[in-house]
Amino acid sequence: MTTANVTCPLCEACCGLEVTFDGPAVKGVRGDADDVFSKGYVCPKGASLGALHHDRDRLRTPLVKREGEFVEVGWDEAFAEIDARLRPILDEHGRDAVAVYAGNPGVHNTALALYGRVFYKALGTKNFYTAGSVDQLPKHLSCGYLFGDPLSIPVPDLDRTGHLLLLGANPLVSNGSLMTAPDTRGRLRAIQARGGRIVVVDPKRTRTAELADEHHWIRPGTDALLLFALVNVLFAENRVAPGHLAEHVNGLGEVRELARPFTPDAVAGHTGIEAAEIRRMALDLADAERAAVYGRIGTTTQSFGTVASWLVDVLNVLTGNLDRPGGVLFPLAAAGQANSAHGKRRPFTAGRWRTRVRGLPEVFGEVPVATLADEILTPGDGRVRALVTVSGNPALSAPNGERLAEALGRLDFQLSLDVYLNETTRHADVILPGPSPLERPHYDVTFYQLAVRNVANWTPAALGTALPQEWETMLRLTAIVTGQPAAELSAMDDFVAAEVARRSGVDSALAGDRTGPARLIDLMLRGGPYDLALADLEAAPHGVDLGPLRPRVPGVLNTASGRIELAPEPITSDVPRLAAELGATPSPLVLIGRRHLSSNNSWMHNLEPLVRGSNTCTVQVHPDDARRLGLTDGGLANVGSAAGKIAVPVEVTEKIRPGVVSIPHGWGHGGDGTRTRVAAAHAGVNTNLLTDETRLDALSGTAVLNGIPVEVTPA
Ligand SMILES: Nc1nc2c(c(=O)[nH]1)N[C@H]1C(S)=C(S)[C@@H](COP(=O)(O)OP(=O)(O)OC[C@H]3O[C@@H](n4cnc5c(=O)[nH]c(N)nc54)[C@H](O)[C@@H]3O)O[C@H]1N2
Ligand SMILES: Nc1nc2c(c(=O)[nH]1)N[C@H]1C(S)=C(S)[C@@H](COP(=O)(O)OP(=O)(O)OC[C@H]3O[C@@H](n4cnc5c(=O)[nH]c(N)nc54)[C@H](O)[C@@H]3O)O[C@H]1N2
Ligand code: SF4
Ligand SMILES: [Mo]
Repeated sequence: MTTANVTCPLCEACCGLEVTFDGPAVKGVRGDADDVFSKGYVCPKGASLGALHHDRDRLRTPLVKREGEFVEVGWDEAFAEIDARLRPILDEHGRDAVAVYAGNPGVHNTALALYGRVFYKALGTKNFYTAGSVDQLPKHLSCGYLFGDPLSIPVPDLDRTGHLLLLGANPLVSNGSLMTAPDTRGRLRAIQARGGRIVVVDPKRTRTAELADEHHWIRPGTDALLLFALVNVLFAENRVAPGHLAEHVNGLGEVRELARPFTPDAVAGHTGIEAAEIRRMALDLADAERAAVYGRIGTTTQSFGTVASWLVDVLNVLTGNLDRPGGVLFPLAAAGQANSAHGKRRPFTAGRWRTRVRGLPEVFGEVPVATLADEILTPGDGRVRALVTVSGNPALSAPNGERLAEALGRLDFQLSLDVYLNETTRHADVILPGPSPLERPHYDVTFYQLAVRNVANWTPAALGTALPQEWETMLRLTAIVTGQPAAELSAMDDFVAAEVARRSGVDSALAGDRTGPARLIDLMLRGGPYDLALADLEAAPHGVDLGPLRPRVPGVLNTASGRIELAPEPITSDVPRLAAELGATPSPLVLIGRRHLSSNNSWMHNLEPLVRGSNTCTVQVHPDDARRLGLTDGGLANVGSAAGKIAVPVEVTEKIRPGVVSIPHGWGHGGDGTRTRVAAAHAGVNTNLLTDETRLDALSGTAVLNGIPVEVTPA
C-alpha cells in the first residue's frame, strides 16, 4: 500500500486529500488531517476520486466518428483528422468560424488552465464562450469597473468576520464559490461561536439557511432591489462610513442619488421582505464591527446579475468593510495572481466586440453561450461552422438545450477535449481524452486567487499514464491552428515558458530542466510575492500556509483614476431598467435551480457512489402550491416555460417559498449515442430545456437561470 497527498480538483474548495493505493488501484480517499488549509475535510465528491479514476466509461483513447459511429484511433491519427478537417475551415472562413466553449473543469485543471490560453490565443476567435456566461460573469464585470480588474474579486474574510450576509449562495452544499474555503460549515459555525451572526437571503431554506441566525425568503430575481434598499437605508440613516476607504473612492454622491427611489417600502412588495426587516438588516450591517456581504450564483444568473453583484461590493465599501480584516479582502496568491502582474495594466473595459447575430457585448474576452446556437444556425458571413469544446457540456449546462443540441448537430466539425462520451461530445467528430485527476500534477492557479486564506499546495501526479497530458494536447492543437502541425512540442513549450518568465519578471533558466506546468508554476512562484519556488512546495506535501488575507488598497486598484469607481456608468446605465421593475407585476410561479452535495454540475453522475439512493432530480414545490395546482408528492408534473416543457417527479416541501419551484441542473442523461451507463440509469431531466436563451442579464449577457416564469400541472 502507498499513499499520496493530492489537492482535490473537483470544486473550488481545494481540499487536501490522502489517497491510498494498492499498486495502481485506489483503495481509499480521505481528508488529509495535516493539510494546512482543509485540515481533514472531505466531501462525497472528493471521496469519489477513486471511482472516477476507475470508471470504465471514462475515455482512454481518442475517438473519431466514421460514418456516424465512433471508432478508437491512435493519437497521431486523431490529430491528422483534426488537421484535415479544421484547417480548411480556418483557411476558407477565417478564425471566427471556429468557436470555442470552455467548461468548468478546465478552470480546475492546471494543464488546461495554463495551456488552454495558449491555444485560444493562437486560434484567435472572437467566438469564445465559457461556462462563465451561465455563472459568474456579472461579478467579473462589476469588479472590472469597480476596481479596474475583472479578477479583483474581494472574498469574505470568513475566519475573522463577525457578520456575514449571504445572498443566493448555499456553501454548505456547493462548498463555496468565488470564496475558496474548505469546510465552510466549520468556518460558519466558528463565526457563530465567536458571537457573530449569519444572515441568509434565499428563496429556499437551504442547509446554509438552516444553520444561519436569520433567513429571508426573497422572491427570486429581486436581490438588486433588496441591496439597493439596504444602500438607501445606510444613506437615509446617516450610517455610510467608508472609513479608511474614503480617500480611495469616487462616486459616493452618485450612489446616494441612484438609491433614492429604492426605499424599503418601495421594494418590500417585490422582494417579499418587509420594509422594517430591510431597515433592520441594513442597521445590523452598519452596527457590526466587521461584516462581509457576499452574493453568489442566485444573484448572478438572474435578470439584474451585474447590478446585484455591484451592489454587494457597494455595501462592503459603504460600511468600510472592503479591504479590512473581517470584511472582504483581495487575496494575494503565490502564483499567477492576475491583479498583481508586473507593470501597469490597461484598466478593464468590456464591449470590445459584439456578437454577429444579437449584437451582444464581449465581457472579459468572451461572449454569451446563450447566443452560441444563434451563431451556428443563422446563415451568413461569419457563421460558426466548427466548435471546439474543452471540458464542457453545454448541451446540458446552457439555456434552451434543445435548440443548442440542434445547432451542434449542424456543425461542419466538432472537436471535444473531454473524458466522457456524453450529451455534448456525442456530436463531436473527434474526442480527445485527458488523464484522470490522479494521473496529472495539480496546482490550483485560479482558486488560490479567491481563497479566504493565502495558501499554496503542489500535487505531483500520483499515478503514471499512457495518455498524453492535456498541456501536450493543447500544444499539438496550437501547432495545427498555426499551420505547423509537425512543430516540435518541446520548442513550443520553451516558448510558452519564456513568455511566462517574462511576465513573471524572472529568468526562465531558473526552472532548470522542468517542463510543462511544473516549469510554469515554478517560474510563477519565483516571480510571485512570497519568495517561493516549486521545490519549496514539493517539500511540503500538506501545503504551505501564507497567512490571513491582508489589505491591498490602493495598490490593487487598476482603474484609470487609481480609485474605487463606486458608480461606473456602464453599470449604473442599467439602474433605470431596475427602477422600472418597481412598477412591474411579478410572475405568480417561477423556477430556480439548486445543487446537491453528491453532484457536480452535469458530469459526475456516472459514479455509482454519488448517484445511489433517492432521485435528486425532482421539482420541489411548496405544499400550498401543490394543493392549488393539484400536485402530489412522488407524482409526476409537467413544467412548462416559454422555452420548453419537461416532466419531473414532484417533491413537496415546506423548505421552498410559495410561488417558487426548484429543479437542479446537469441532468438529462442517456440520450442516443452517449456512453455513460450509470448516468443513463439515473437519467433525470434537463432543466435547461426550460431556461430561455433570450433572457439575459442585460449588461453581462449571462443567462437568466433563476426566476424563470413557469406553469406546473399534474402529468
Ligand atoms: N439551469 C442551470 N444551469 C446551469 C447552472 C445552474 O445553476 N442552473 N450552473 C451553471 C454553472 S455555475 C456552471 S459552472 C456550468 C457548468 O457547465 P459546463 O462546464 O459546460 O459543464 P460541466 O457539467 O461542468 O461539464 C464538464 C465537462 O467536462 C468534462 N471533464 C471533466 N473532467 C475533465 C478533464 O479532466 N478534462 C477534460 N478535457 N474534460 C473533463 C466532463 O466530462 C463534462 O463533459 O453549468 C451552468 N448551468
Ligand atoms: N455539490 C456541488 N457543489 C458545487 C457544484 C455542484 O454542482 N454540486 N457546482 C459548483 C459550481 S460550478 C458553482 S458555480 C458553485 C455555485 O455555488 P453556490 O452559488 O453556493 O450554488 P448553489 O448551491 O446553487 O446556491 C445558490 C442558491 O441561490 C438560491 N437562489 C436562486 N435564485 C435566487 C435569487 O433570485 N435570489 C437569491 N438570493 N437566491 C437565489 C438557490 O435557492 C440556492 O440556494 O457550486 C460549485 N459547487
Ligand atoms: S469540497 Fe470540493 S475540493 Fe473538497 S473534497 Fe469536496 S469536491 Fe473536493
Ligand atoms: Mo459554476
